[in-house]
Amino acid sequence: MSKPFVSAYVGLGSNMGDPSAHVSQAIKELTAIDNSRLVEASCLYLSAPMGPQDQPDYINAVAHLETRLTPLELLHELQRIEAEHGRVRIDGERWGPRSLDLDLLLYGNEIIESEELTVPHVGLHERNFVLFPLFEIAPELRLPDNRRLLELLNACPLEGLERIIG
Ligand code: ROI
Repeated sequence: MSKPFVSAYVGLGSNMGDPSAHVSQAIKELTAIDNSRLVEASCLYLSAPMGPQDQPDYINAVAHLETRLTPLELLHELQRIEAEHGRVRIDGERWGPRSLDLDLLLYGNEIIESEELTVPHVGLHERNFVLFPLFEIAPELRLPDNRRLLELLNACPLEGLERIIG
């Protein structure tokens, strides 16, 4: 019998080159991941940078996949797509501009804390550019600790975030 599909949510972000094009293209590339299917992607959101302010605004979105890959297999697929968009991970670089960032936000109800991967993603709970697009496509979602997404969202200011209708 084949493995069941697990719901996974992926955060997308870009603030270099043509950020909307990077994010839209990456959403298309998510549809081509083996043993997975794209269920839905949010709108694109324009978002003020979190962290150092001397960098361009970001385009952010969230995608819902169903996958038979393990969390690490999926992570490696996401890293491959990042690399294809020219993302170079520089040792020690933190919170700088990026051509494409793909974060595995949630993988079913799993809590994973390994050297390579932390799920739920560390920033998920407080980042409006993650919570609002996630809410758009999964309003009933609960986190592995059983908290409602809506509860986190209510505690999170919308400031600096703008939905792009397109
Ligand atoms: N800020 C915004 N608005 N969007 C991001 O995707 C994003 N990604 C990052 C940091 C540098 C933390 N800031 C961000 O990695």
